[in-house]
Amino acid sequence: MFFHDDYQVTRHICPRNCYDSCPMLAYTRGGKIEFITGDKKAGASGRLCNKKEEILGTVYHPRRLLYPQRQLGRGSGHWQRISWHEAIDTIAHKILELKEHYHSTLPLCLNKYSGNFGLLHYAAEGMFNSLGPTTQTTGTPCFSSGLDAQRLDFGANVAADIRQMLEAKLIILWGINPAWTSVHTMPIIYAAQERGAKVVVIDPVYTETAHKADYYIELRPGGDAALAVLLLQKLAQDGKLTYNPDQTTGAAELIASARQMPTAPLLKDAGQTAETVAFLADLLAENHPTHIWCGFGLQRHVQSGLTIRLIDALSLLTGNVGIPGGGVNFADKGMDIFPYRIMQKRQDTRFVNINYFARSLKTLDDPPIRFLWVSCRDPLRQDVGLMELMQFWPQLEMVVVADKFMTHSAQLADIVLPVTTEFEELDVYGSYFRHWVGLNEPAVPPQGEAKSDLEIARLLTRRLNELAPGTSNFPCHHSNEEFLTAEFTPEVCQALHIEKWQDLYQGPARFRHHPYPWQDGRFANPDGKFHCCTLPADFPQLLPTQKYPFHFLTPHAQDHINGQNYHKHHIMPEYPIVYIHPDVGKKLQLQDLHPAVVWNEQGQITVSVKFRTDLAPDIILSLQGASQKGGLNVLNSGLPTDLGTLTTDASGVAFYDVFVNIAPK
Ligand SMILES: Nc1nc2c(c(=O)[nH]1)N[C@H]1C(S)=C(S)[C@@H](COP(=O)(O)OP(=O)(O)OC[C@H]3O[C@@H](n4cnc5c(=O)[nH]c(N)nc54)[C@H](O)[C@@H]3O)O[C@H]1N2
Ligand SMILES: Nc1nc2c(c(=O)[nH]1)N[C@H]1C(S)=C(S)[C@@H](COP(=O)(O)OP(=O)(O)OC[C@H]3O[C@@H](n4cnc5c(=O)[nH]c(N)nc54)[C@H](O)[C@@H]3O)O[C@H]1N2
Ligand SMILES: [Mo]
Repeated sequence: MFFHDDYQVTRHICPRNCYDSCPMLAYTRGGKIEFITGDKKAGASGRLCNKKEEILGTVYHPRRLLYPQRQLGRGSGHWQRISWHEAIDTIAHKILELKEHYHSTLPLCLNKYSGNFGLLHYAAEGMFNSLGPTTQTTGTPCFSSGLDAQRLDFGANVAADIRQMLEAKLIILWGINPAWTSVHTMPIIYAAQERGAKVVVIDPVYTETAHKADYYIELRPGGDAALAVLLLQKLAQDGKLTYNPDQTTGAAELIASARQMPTAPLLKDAGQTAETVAFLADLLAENHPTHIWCGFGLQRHVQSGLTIRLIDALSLLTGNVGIPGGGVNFADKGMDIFPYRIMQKRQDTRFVNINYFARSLKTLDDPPIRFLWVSCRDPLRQDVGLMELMQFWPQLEMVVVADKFMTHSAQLADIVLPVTTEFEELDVYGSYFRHWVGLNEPAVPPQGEAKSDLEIARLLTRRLNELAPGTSNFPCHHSNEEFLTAEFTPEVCQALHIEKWQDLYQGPARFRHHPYPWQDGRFANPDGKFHCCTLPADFPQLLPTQKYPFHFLTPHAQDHINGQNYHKHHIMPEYPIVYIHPDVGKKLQLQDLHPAVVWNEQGQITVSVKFRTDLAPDIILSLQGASQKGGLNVLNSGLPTDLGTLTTDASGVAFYDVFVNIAPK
């Protein structure tokens, strides 16, 4: 904290599960935060994105949850304000009752994910683990198969500093829309363009990022593996692939099997002409270094692990790995340096894949799940298998949701608990893409009766132990500062080049100190080599059918993060907007801005149609989390991705391998 004029200025990191994880400064006067700005530390631009208003707006939002409530009749909408004591006491009694009835703590289930990844927020897991073996979610909807792909190839998940793009001659943005989802990377991309770099966007949708690029490759959804093989074929034919056998395994075999694949079906799968492939291959061959950024959108398809492995190989075989400005950026697991002691991890937790939550709840019966605690998450809006989840819901004897707003899941909870924002609590945040770790210090006291997830864990622990001594061993007597001290082991401090976590009061610290990985040609695999993938004879590309002729893509929206958008509800359409090409729409008698029904074998949803001339005829596009009612995932059966279990213990989910039909309502 420091002072500027008559403002108290505090440091924060935006905790919204965004690539950028921006450092922020909050300016407080007279006990109220008046404005926030970006902080120029941590290589950031000093600006914030267009979500800035709602980031601060959350704190003082009229619809923010400010005290615990109980719902009289689940889904009745009849909420009653209760005290924290009553809320925690009711929850504690239920936990003890279930424990006694089932002689087990496994019926207690925690579902936590994207709302806040702060270190101290893992207190929710810590509190659950302190009770005994419980059921918890594992895996991630964001990036599992890509993580596995890079782990298998390079041996670890390390991203280059984004400023490395300034050194690149060619930048390929492959299945990523940073103009929306990583806004603060765009100025670096523009600066690279000014220095002469060419930018290529590969995406089935003509995105805002594509609009800023030099070349746009309109790809068939899921056609990326085919495109990567086509590029390998062409570059091999032209004699443009090289590798060092001392640093690589499987390269000769991969090149040989790529060359053997028949070209025509690959072109069809990728939706490309031979000319486009040749053009892109020439760009790759002629421009060193080439920087490829693979987005998470690219790996929301069934064969996405293979796809990213092929792209990794393409980068290596064109000599772009381990050089300034080159390589394939995807994600960085640098935050794994922390021990996460606060979680009190145990061996006997019953984990269920977060992507198959509904399905798992249904199948677990020994003992069944009867109590659900939802934190940093809105499964009834964001999950696949929504219908299955709704069907299972009545079997839950108690649902507790800790959130800032009355989310879809909260509306069907028994008790909601109000949580603090990043301006009201102490915590430490890192990034899954950038190299920085920073501090959130409280700027103002908690609004209303809101409490942090850690404070809630403390309250519940105390009450449980009052009612039944020894129920929980969560160290609730530790202060927030003591919990942080336990995370910053000597190894962590050394990695961050700091002495103690309190040094972060001066600004964020880096967990990587070299701007790009693999510069010495040694990889993190046990044999020190890069591992090229094996190419299967065929890959299972999923295509629209006569019955469901549209690929349903539901990527991330510009002006909010996932379901963290309740501040926007008043200006959001009631039903999801689906974009479709006007020629196709008119053929189906759809009208612009009119209601329609979208359906497949999973279910159906009401939508509002919007014509968009730049869309492929077989794509329907809708942005996730961009309507009040939501429900996009009603249509999603949740096909698993090919990889994910190695790094995240659970496969990813093919959010974008969904096929639908549409008709006027
Ligand atoms: N503004 C904003 N920023 C966000 C988020 C948000 O909701 N809003 N969410 C955050 C989170 S949780 C995440 S996981 C990230 C996700 O951010 P991104 O990595 O950008 O991922 P997506 O938005 O899922 O998809 C990116 C692009 O992939 C394209 N795509 C879809 N299928 C394919 C395909 O088969 N091949 C190719 N080449 N492209 C394809 C989509 O059309 C889309 O333009 O963003 C984070 N940042
Ligand atoms: N169709 C479709 N569905 C998708 C995706 C897609 O691309 N298409 N993307 C998927 C992806 S990548 C993701 S990450 C998920 C995201 O979906 P979820 O995991 O549900 O996460 P969010 O919507 O980011 O945030 C959930 C809630 O956390 C709350 N929250 C914020 N801070 C805190 C806090 O400190 N404590 C507590 N207790 N709560 C807090 C927010 O208010 C919000 O309501 O959605 C997935 N669903
Ligand atoms: Mo995500």
